[in-house]
Amino acid sequence: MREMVQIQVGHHGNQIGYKFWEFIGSEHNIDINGIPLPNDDPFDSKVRQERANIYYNETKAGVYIPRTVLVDLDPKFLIAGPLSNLIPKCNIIYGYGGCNNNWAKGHYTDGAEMIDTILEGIRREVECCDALQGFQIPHSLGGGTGAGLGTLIISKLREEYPDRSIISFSVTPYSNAGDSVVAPYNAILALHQLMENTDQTLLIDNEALLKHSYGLEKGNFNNMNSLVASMMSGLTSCFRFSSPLNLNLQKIGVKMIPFPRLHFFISAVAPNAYESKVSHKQTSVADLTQQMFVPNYSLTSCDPCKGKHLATTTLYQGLISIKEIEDQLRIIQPTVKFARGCSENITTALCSIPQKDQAISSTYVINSTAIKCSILRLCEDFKKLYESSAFLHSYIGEGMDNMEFLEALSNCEDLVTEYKQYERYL
Ligand SMILES: Nc1nc2c(ncn2[C@@H]2O[C@H](COP(=O)(O)OP(=O)(O)OP(=O)(O)O)[C@@H](O)[C@H]2O)c(=O)[nH]1
Ligand SMILES: [Mg+2]
Repeated sequence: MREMVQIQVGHHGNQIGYKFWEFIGSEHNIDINGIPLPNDDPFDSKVRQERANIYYNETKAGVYIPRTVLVDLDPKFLIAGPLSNLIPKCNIIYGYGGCNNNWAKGHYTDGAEMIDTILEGIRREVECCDALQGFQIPHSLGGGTGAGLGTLIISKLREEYPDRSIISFSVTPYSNAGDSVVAPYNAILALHQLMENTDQTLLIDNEALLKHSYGLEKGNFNNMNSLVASMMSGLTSCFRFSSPLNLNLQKIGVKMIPFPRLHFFISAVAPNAYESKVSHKQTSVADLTQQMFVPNYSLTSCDPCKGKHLATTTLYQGLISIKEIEDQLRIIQPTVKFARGCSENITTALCSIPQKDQAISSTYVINSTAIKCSILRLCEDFKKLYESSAFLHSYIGEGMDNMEFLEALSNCEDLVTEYKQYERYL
């Protein structure tokens, strides 16, 4: 088995993480207590459970335990969280209070005090794996724990497991979603780390999530988190089930990343949850394919049409024929702006098991130079704060200095420049 370990960090990271288990539990036919649900169809049952061990540890009694370590400095939501009675207690690691939106507290002081316990918890899980594929880390970049401690964990994983994949699902802040005023500091300091230490980062933002969950009770975090979890489950479906069009994280990395620093992806899921709620029309493969390629479905609020595609992976779920997908992709392909040398770089995966609450669905991951717009926006917000030295003292008080802020900003600005360069020359 090519096992994965999920490390959920901070409040938001844990909320998305819980949803992810709910989504994949429904696909593997495992209930919230880890018990396989009855299934009259032996073939379907085999397909669903065959590879469940990629994400679950199966006990002798046949209970499937999510392979996850939950981390938050704030114990409030972890102790009574939905997995607290299922996973081993030693995998629930918390401190005595949050980081108060301070990246430095998570990365250098309060969070750093917990790092040995966290790595021990992760090591225990890794030792039980046959052939570890990698780690996935859902977290938010706007607070102190997910961003600060999250990136500390990622940097330690990089050191200890240099040849395993590290993929992060990183949600960037948006002030209208209630993000704190210092969120741009935390996001840029975190991005600086992600650039060096992850293999792939799915950059999602609360602005896009808020837009897509509009109509499904605006600003309801539950709906926003479901969107992220459906993307995570769609992306991982390509190796959680065996199918004629299989992928794994390494293969996705090889196909999607022409230059190592350019590993920040835009993603989208179709059908749109709101539209499918109000319309009773059955979704077709043509709908899915068209929806994936238009900007209003992206979970990152930048328009992929404003850049060039370096690579694309489309993952379909449900009873769909490969031919139907190929036909639809052939229609859409000429409308997509690929960088020179990367033309027609579309990789496709198909999994016959449908996603939770959908008959057919698709997930779309693009490496597009358009991501520069999101990173640039964070840089601009950072500069506005930094120019007046606002709130710097709380970071300096935790031992940081100005140089680290400037280095992080300059690294992120360099990344924007690199995206622009490749856009021009490729
Ligand atoms: N989409 C979404 N955003 C959330 C959720 N919870 C928090 N956020 C946003 O993410 C930002 C970071 O918050 P948290 O995840 O609570 O922060 P943390 O990582 O726990 O860090 P500290 O609380 O500062 O220690 C917040 O400003 C919120 O806007 C959630 O469940 N869903
Ligand atoms: Mg918190």
